[in-house]
Amino acid sequence: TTISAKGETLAFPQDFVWGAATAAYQIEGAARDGGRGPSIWDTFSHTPGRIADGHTGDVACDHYHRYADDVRMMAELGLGAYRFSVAWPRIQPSGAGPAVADGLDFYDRLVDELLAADISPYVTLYHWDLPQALEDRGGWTNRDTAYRFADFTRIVHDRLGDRVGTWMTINEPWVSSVLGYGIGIHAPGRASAAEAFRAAHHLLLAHGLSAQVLRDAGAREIALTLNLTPVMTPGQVSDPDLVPSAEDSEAVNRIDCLINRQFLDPALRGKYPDPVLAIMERMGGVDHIRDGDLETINQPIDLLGINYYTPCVVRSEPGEPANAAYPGSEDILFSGTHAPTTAMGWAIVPTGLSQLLTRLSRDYPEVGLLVTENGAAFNDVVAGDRVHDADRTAFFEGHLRAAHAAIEAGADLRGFLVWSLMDNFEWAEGYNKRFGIVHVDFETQQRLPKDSALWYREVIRHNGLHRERARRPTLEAVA
Ligand code: GBH
Repeated sequence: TTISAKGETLAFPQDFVWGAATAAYQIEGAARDGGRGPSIWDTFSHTPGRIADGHTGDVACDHYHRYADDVRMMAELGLGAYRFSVAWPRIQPSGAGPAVADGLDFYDRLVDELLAADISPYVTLYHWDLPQALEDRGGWTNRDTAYRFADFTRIVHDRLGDRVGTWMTINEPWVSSVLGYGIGIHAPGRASAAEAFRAAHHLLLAHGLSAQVLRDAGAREIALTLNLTPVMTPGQVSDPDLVPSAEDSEAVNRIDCLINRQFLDPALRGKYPDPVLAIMERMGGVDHIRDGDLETINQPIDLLGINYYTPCVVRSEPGEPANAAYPGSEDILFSGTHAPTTAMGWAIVPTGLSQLLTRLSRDYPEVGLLVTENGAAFNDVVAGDRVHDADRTAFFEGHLRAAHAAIEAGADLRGFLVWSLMDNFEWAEGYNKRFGIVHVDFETQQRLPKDSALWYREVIRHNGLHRERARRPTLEAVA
C-alpha cells in the first residue's frame, strides 16, 4: 500500500471514531481516596530504584478530582470517544469481595459527564493495576486471578453497562506478562520466562472469561487490546516489499509468534502457534494450559484493539544469545534502524501501521479493527500559553496517512484513539516522558492543549486531513 503524500486531503469513512486514551494509574492519583486498595503499581513505584527519579502515581494528573474539567477539555477538543481504564483496587480493594461504593460512584460520574458532553466512553477493564492482595497470592501466575477478574468484570458491567457500549478486557497482555513477570521492568518486577508464559496464559484466560460475562450481560461491543508490533528485517524498514532470506524469514516469524500470535491465535483461532508451544515446553512446560482453556479464550469478539508505536526489527545472526524479553530468540539479532526516533528511542515507522492493519484484516477477517493507542513522547517546547510539538503532529499525520492507506486496501478500521489525552505517569519512566496532546504542569496541575491537540481538533472536524486547513487555530478558541 502506498501512503499518500503530505499535503493531500484525506477523508475517513463516515462513522469513523476519533478519540483519545488514558489509563487509571497513569492519570487518576488519589491513591488512597475512596477506600482504594494498593495495586502492584503502588508497591512497585514505592520501591526505591524501580521508577526514574522515584516518581509514583500517588498524585499523577489528579484526574480523580479533576475529571469534570478534563471532560470539558475533551469536549473542547471535539473528541468523539474517550478510552479510560477502571482501577480494579478502587472497586475491590483486595481483588475479591463486595464492591466499594465510592469507587463505582467515581466511574459512574465520569461516564455521565462524558455522555452529557456527547463523548462515547470506551472502558478498559485491566490496564495493569492488579490489586496487591492478588499478587500476594501469585498474581497472574495464579490461575485463580482470571476468575477473580471475571467477578470484577460483572461488578463493573452491572453498574456501567446501561451506558457503556464498548468494553476492552485486558490491555497488552504481552507487556503485563513479559515486562512484569519475564524481565521485571514493570510491576510486579519478577524475572522468569516460565512465569511470563504462565502469566500470559492466565491473562488470556481472564480475557475469555471476562468476554463471556460481558456477552451474557448484553454488552454491545467487546474487544481485546494488544500491543501489536509489525516484525521486519532492517531492509524492510525502508522497503516493505523486500523479500528476506529464508534465515531472516524464520527470525521474523519466530518473533512475530512471540509478540503477536501468542495472543492473536488463542483469542481469535483457539490455538497457540507451534513455535510458541515449543518454546514454552523448553521454558518450564505447558501444564498451565488445561483442557477447555483455549475454547474459553476463543470467545467471539467484535473488535481488536491495536496499540501501535514502533516495529520490531530483527534478522538472523547465528550464535546471538536470546533477548531476555523474547525467550527462545537465540540466533536472532534485534537491530536498530536509520529511521528517526521519539524521546523513548523508538523508531518512527508509519508504514508499520499500514502493514499491520492490512495483515490483520487478511489473517483475522472476522474481527473489526480499532487503533486504541498510537502516539509518541517528544521534548515539547513550552512557550507561554503555547506548547509547540510539531514532531508529534507530524507523527500523527504520518500514522493517519498510513491508516488511511490500509483502509483503502480493505482493512476494516473503525477508529483511531491517540495516546494520550494528556501527559501522565509513563510507567518506569515516571513523568519524564510526555505522550499527551495536552500538556500537564505537574506542579500546578494546569492543562494546556499542545499544538498537536489543536491540529487534531481540525482533523476530527473534517473527519480527516484537510489541505485547506485554516490558519492554525488559536488557543483562545479552546480555552
Ligand atoms: C503502551 O504500551 C501502554 O498501553 C501505555 O500505558 C503506555 O503509556 C504507552 O504505551 C506508552 O509507552 O524499545 O523499540 O523495543 C506500549 C508498549 C511495548 C511499545 C514495548 C514499545 C518496545 C519498543 N510498548 N515496545 S523498543
